[in-house]
Amino acid sequence: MAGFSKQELLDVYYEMVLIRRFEERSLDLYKEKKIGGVYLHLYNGQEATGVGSIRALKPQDHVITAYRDHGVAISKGVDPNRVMAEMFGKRTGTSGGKGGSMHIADRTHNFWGGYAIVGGHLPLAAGIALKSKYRGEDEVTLSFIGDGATNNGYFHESLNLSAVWDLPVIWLIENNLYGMGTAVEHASGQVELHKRAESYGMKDFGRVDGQDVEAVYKLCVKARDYAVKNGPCLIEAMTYRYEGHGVSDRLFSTRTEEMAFWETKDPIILLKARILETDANQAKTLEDLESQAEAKVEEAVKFAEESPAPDYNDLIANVYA
Ligand SMILES: Cc1ncc(C[n+]2csc(CCOP(=O)(O)OP(=O)(O)O)c2C)c(N)n1
Ligand SMILES: [Mg+2]
Repeated sequence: MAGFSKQELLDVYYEMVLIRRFEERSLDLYKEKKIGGVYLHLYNGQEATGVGSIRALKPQDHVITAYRDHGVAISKGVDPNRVMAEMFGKRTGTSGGKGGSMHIADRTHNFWGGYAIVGGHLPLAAGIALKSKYRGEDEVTLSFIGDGATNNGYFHESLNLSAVWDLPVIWLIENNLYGMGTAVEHASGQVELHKRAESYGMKDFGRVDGQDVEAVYKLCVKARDYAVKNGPCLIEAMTYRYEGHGVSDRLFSTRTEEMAFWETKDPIILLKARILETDANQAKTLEDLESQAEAKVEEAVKFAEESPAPDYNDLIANVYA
């Protein structure tokens, strides 16, 4: 199948740089205590998996993920200003400032969050897909899954039920080699996580290089087409995060050799090299896109800083108990 056009390659480059800069800036803001909370889970390194897979979707399709959600939200079209404002705990944030980093959600973009309980969003993904199937709509749900989440009960129940009911879900495992500090081989008997598909009787689309945005895109186009016609399928994207599990993960910085290897597979650098290989004249365009991404992030920070905090009425709004 066809890959990205010349323009799409530039659009994808911009989006991945925007996410990387957004995350780098968020880390600084966390250290400055402008972003609160115990955790901040960054997406640096995993951009190609999020951007490539979401590009393969149609606007009416649904996306849901865990707590490593900023980049996924931005890729699904959620306004970076509102994502940043949410992390600042401001009223203009996607959840009115009440959710924070792990709970970005925006129904207007069919982006359903943002969940802190490992695997807790997987039954919700199945539920969204059940709605699409029940109403006969041309929609799929793309559910991101951490490698660590493949070992809890939600994973089993959700994947099994999706297969029993032929639900239109793409289950996309982001295998970044670790669940917090635990390596996949210490947590999973079967380390090729995509092979779990077999036990649920669902289509196994295998492993994909999660650092290659075009490879992820192409496979997910096939997966979307399959899921909408036939039911669920499973993909395992091999990727890596360039930061610790969360901001307070100190162990991570000891993995210097592994990091050096994965830095040679930086999805942004790889895409840049690819673009320049086919057209060296694009160097200036790429630089401009990088500046635009930085400006967009600064705009988001300014928006968040200048936004009002929630007041008492916001505090008691949407509370059902
Ligand atoms: C049910 C549950 N158990 C444990 C935790 C603590 N916890 C938070 S993140 C995490 C690791 C998950 O790793 P993975 O699914 O691979 O996602 P990644 O952080 O690598 O994106 C754990 C065990 C939790 N939030 N929820
Ligand atoms: Mg993981």
